[in-house]
Amino acid sequence: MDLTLWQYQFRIIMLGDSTVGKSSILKRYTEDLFLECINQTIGVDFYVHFLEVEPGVRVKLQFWDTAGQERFRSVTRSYYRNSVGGLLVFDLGNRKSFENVQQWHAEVSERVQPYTVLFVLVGHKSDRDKAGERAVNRTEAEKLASQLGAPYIEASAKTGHNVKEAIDLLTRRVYQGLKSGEIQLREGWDGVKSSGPTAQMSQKIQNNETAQKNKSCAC
Ligand SMILES: Nc1nc2c(ncn2[C@@H]2O[C@H](COP(=O)(O)OP(=O)(O)OP(=O)(O)O)[C@@H](O)[C@H]2O)c(=O)[nH]1
Ligand SMILES: [Mg+2]
Repeated sequence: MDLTLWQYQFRIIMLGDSTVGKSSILKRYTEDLFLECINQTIGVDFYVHFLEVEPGVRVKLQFWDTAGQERFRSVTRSYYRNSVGGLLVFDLGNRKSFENVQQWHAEVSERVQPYTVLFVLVGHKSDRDKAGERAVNRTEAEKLASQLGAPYIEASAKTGHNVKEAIDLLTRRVYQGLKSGEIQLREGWDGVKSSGPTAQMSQKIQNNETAQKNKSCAC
């Protein structure tokens, strides 16, 4: 099988303060690497990964890894509009980065109108918990996530803990949104692209759903 073939392309944007570990998450996810000394992002970087969301449905994930530093904000803002998924990242050992999550969320949600971005909130650097460096507890992070209508997960690019799970969660959330109609393919919007005619792909999703239902049917 040609591994570059895909049925859908999702554009995912990485959001959060500088040094929370956005680039490290993507490095771990795409190359299974962790660097103690990693260059801070200048403007926006670009990563690609393929994921099978269900048998026969391959998604090309296109990641926009934005710089958290304020001085790049005018560049990074221009990427919000064509995103369908957002990984909102804060550092579990850095309270300020948690307090700023709401601002990141509001800024993106406002700019993406009339389209929709679905989010996952990531409490990152969970390895710091062991070192007694936790500054945000799970209950308050879950509360914020529920206010934002997003699932919450704790992860570490350093150990690899939950990195794949966080991105899988976001991808599946977008895919479910596409199935339910919450997300729609639109002319002139690059958040989601389909490699085939829209109607044909919708049919494929429906066929897959029917096949799955039939599989789980007890009768
Ligand atoms: N302990 C720990 N350190 C991490 C983890 N992930 C990243 N780091 C460190 O955090 C620092 C910043 O990581 P980056 O990935 O560059 O952060 P960023 O969010 O991309 O920062 P900007 O590009 O400036 O927005 C680096 O020194 C990383 O080694 C982690 O899971 N645990
Ligand atoms: Mg970075």
